[in-house]
Amino acid sequence: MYKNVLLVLAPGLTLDSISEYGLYKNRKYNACAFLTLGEFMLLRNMLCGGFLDYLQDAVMWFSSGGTKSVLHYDAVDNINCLFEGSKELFMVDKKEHKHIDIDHEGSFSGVDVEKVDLHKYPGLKDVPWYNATMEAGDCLFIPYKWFHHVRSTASDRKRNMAVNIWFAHLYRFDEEDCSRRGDLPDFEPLSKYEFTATAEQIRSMLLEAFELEEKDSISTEDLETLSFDGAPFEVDMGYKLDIFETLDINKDFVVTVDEVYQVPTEHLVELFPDFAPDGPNGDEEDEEEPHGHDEF
Ligand SMILES: [Ca+2]
Repeated sequence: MYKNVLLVLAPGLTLDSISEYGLYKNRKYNACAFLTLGEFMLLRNMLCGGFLDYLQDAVMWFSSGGTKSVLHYDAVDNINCLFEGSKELFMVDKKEHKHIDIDHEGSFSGVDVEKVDLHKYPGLKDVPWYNATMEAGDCLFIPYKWFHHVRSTASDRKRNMAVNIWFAHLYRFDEEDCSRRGDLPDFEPLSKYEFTATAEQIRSMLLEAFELEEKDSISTEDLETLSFDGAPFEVDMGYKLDIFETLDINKDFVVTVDEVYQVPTEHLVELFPDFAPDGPNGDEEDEEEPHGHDEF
């Protein structure tokens, strides 16, 4: 067993980041991921309400323990299920963002999580935080944009293994979808579903940019101050107007939450053709610090 090596299995990724350990060389491992998806289950709470259209990625994390992540957030919701070993999480509500200095690209903080420099990161002194300890058999929901840092410990069998699912943030739970589907099984294999949430993540970004969580509609006057965090390019005023026009389906110069939901996914992708799904931010290993941030 390799000490403290984290093996990450996910559809479409390569193993470049751990090739230095001599485990694999630039190998794609889709076949392995397909096996994985057939063997792992989507829990009942995700089987209706809209989540099935929002699935973005499923990842298996496998190590011999002793791994830790940086303090970071993901722009997607996350359910992590632990099969072996234990995990300890430090989590901070997204509304406390003023306390957390995200000073690295990829939504993570450069703070040394084991030796916190309170001169450099003074906000961490006062930030309210939650602690969660996961044991094998536990699943934990990590809300999108919540800051978190994870450390993993091996079981007696010297293993730590977890699978997580990222899905775009669902602003509205579709109760009718649940009524339509009727009785649901306790779980379904992940291989049954497609991970195609890119367009839904664009929708999620737009809802957030328009602050439609707090209000029902926006007008063109509101556009000036909006910023599009997560957009693959700088969104200038001209492009904001283009976006507005696409979303204003009934052309009454107001964009409502309903309209953002009605816009077909292909139009969303046309607006942001280079939009890359927000994956394991701060989770991939960094060459400078190979054991630094290697978890979700
Ligand atoms: Ca409208």
